[in-house]
Amino acid sequence: MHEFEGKRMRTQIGIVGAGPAGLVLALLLRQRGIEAVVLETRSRQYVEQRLRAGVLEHGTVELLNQLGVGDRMQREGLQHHGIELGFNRLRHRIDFDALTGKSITVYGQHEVVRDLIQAVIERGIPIQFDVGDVGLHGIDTEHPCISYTSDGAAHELDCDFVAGCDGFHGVCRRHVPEGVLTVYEHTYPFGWLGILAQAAPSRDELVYMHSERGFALFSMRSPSVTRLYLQSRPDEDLAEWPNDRIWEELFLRFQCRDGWRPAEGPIISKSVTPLRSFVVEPMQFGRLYLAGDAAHIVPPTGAKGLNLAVADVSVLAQGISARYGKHDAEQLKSYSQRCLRRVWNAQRFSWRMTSLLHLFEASPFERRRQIAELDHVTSSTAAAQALAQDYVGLPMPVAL
Ligand code: RFL
Ligand code: PHB
Repeated sequence: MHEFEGKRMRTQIGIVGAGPAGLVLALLLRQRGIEAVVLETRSRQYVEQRLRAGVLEHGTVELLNQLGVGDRMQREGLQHHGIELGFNRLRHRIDFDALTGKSITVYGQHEVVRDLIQAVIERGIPIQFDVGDVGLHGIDTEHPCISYTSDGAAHELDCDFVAGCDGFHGVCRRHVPEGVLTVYEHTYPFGWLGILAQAAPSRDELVYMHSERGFALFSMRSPSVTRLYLQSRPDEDLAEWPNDRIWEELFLRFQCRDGWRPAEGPIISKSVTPLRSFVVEPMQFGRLYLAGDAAHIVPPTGAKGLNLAVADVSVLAQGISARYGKHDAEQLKSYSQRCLRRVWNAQRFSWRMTSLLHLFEASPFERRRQIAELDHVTSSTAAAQALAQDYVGLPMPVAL
């Protein structure tokens, strides 16, 4: 073991990252009587305000309720029974209720994170924000350890297992020795310019719009806040996008024969996200288990990222619990394999939604084919049902 002079602590599971994956894992483990410590580099305020996802699958909602953190989501979340797909200036509804009997909930990821942090603190699970220099040691031994600094002092956390829930840019994945992980990656030639506007949503459901100027998405966060996205360059410079230009472009892309358009209001946030697909295999090395964005990224068009993160940690919590409770190590051994099946299914769907709706530098043949695909999915009940089933998501994994 390496030399260390600072403060030393011990727990069963060391969780790196307080995003949805890390926080849900901490609560699932607590429910099963397993100790964990959560370490996060950012401040509590930062993670509670970071704008990200908006769509929760039915299974994610059920899991949050079952964890006892769903009260505010039940009150303030917006239950949606379908989405609209638009092209050729017409919108077509995909009716989730009729096609799947399920719904989705629109509730901001930062609200989910706020509710999770409050529960973690109330339940006395140790969580440390603003930590620095996080490093992993001995992950291929029986005694892994996480080193970090907090308030200028060095600390070490000894644990039985490490959960790498530190997102795409985190450090955990980088601690796996070269040659162990295979990376599967696809970068799209575009990004999403996203805004949040203080404006009552002018429609009850999300609108995914294909247009000859590029893709646009209409979403929402609350009865008074609209969330909108525009397909952009991956490195789009926000300085070139004054508010007037954003609205003008949104109105052009959403232009529909019935005259509908998003309601305008003061813009309270602007950002650009490049789109990528990314998977590492396996999602585990020694006693390090990668979960959520640390192991995979999907383009946001399928609204799957947060839901996948939650599914990963439910498999992980089941495996860890079987390992301690029943001395059954088999479930934990199959962690990566069990998660990857769902991950690749989500990659397939997210890639499909992305290619269906975005403007590519395509040949005239490809463009015609894309419109035919949109026509098919909105006019064939079987095709619409397949899309609806993918969108509402698979049930959460159950213990083996
Ligand atoms: P997160 O949320 O990135 O959390 C990781 C946490 O780890 C911290 N961290 C560290 N902590 C300790 N030590 C270190 N060295 C650390 N390095 C980093 C970070 O500060 C952070 O707090 O990953 P997690 O938990 O895996 O959750 C994944 C989701 O955040 C992500 O998949 C979704 O936001 C993706 N996504 C969507 N997912 C959906 O399910 N539905 C959607 O509608 C949806 N829309 C979206 C999205 C993501 C978007 N962006 C901005 C990428 C829309 C957008 C625009
Ligand atoms: C969002 O509301 O932020 C959102 C909704 C649907 C998506 C992606 C993002 O596919």
